[in-house]
Amino acid sequence: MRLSRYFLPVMKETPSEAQIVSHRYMLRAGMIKQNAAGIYSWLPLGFKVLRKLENIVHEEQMRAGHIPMLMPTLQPADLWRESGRYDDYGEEMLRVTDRQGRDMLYGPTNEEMITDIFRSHVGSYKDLPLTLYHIQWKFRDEMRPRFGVMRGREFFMKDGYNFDLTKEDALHAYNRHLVSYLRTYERMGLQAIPMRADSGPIGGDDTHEFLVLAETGESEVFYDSAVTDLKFGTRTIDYDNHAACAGIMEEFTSKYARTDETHDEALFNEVPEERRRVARGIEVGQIFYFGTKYSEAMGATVQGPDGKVTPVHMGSHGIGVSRLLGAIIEASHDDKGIIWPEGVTPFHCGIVNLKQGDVEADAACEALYDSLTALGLDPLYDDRKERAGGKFATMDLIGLPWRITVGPRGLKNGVVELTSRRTGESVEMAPEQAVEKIAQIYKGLTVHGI
Ligand code: P5A
Repeated sequence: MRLSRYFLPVMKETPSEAQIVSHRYMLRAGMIKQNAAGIYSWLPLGFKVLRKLENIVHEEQMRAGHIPMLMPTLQPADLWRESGRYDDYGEEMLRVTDRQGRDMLYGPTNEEMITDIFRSHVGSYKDLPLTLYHIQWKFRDEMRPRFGVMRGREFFMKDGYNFDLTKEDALHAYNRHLVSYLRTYERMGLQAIPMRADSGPIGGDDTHEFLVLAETGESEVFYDSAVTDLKFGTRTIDYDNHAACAGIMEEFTSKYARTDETHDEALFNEVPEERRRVARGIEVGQIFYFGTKYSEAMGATVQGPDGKVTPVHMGSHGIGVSRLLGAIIEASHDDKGIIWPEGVTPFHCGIVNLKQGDVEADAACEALYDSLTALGLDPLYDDRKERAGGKFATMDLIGLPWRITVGPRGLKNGVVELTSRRTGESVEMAPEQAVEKIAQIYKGLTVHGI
């Protein structure tokens, strides 16, 4: 993309309404625009990152054997009357009436709708196990929408639902989700720690939240610092293997890590004092096993191998896709702007032309742009007639991890400069070498977005 033809409405001033750094940078980098409290338009740069995160979530869900689909945002109230949640959900549910006078709602989650789909089409254990998911907009009329996309009213969520014959199979689905989530967050450059939590209006006994540690997080968390040493890393796993998934679950959840809702001071005190941590975290996902709560209320049953008809065991599993943008920025920024991890960056690198209009500099930039694009990479070329300082400030603010700087002086010696946004380190090299280096960095990482 050439910046002169893009829509990147960056702001110099710090917007006064933004209290936390991710919200400030998302506004300043022209990623989002607030349309109403907790409701945002995703401007091109924000949309690009949102799509990348969505793609990573899809890849990891499908890798785990979960099946993508799409349900609507508007739901009939009657489904929620069947589960009893229409009244229970309270003020957070946005209720609307259509022209026929029928009660509808903007879905805050989809347990009822997916259970209805399941009961319409599945009747035998032979169709199990089954996990369906979608990535769709949700609406929760939060009392205090704040911090930009972190606590929105309209937000983008991946929500998956497992259907199993037995509790044991459903607990395997729970473990499988935990493993797939660990992989997902690590690919986004994040450490998200599973913590025992409270199930709230979704229900059930078994639930873990995934928390990214950050001072600006809304949840208070208590944990054994040893959990921060755990990494899923590059290991491979057979998602059908119950013992393997249970092993990972055990590894990542046996140390003390809880949110304030389930915190137990006595248990916490058993952690060696030097490893006890009290901090804050951003909840970027949650998994639930709730047994037959919805299947029983809504008649979602299957015939087992013994001919007996029983309600299916279910769980639901969510990732806050739009919230993740905020969480990633909270975890990765400096005083100049965002620093995107390579796995989610909106453009793979920036190209800064120090002297737009100089025949050689323009030609070198065009050549770099073409070579990178031909390799399937997505550079952002700042081809505007602007001062170098302004161009650098924009690149630093929007946070592309790599920048190639091209100027007449360097070109005389046959070199351009490759700069890391994270370390600020610059190295001079031939343009072809810079292309080679960028291609190397993104090898195996490139997720195609918009
Ligand atoms: C699990 C999937 C559920 O709704 N039903 C379907 C279950 N869980 S949850 O924990 O309530 O939400 C899942 C994730 O969505 C994000 N989230 C939000 N993001 C932005 N703004 C909000 N107001 C908001 N509310 C929830 C969180 O990341 C949460 O973990």
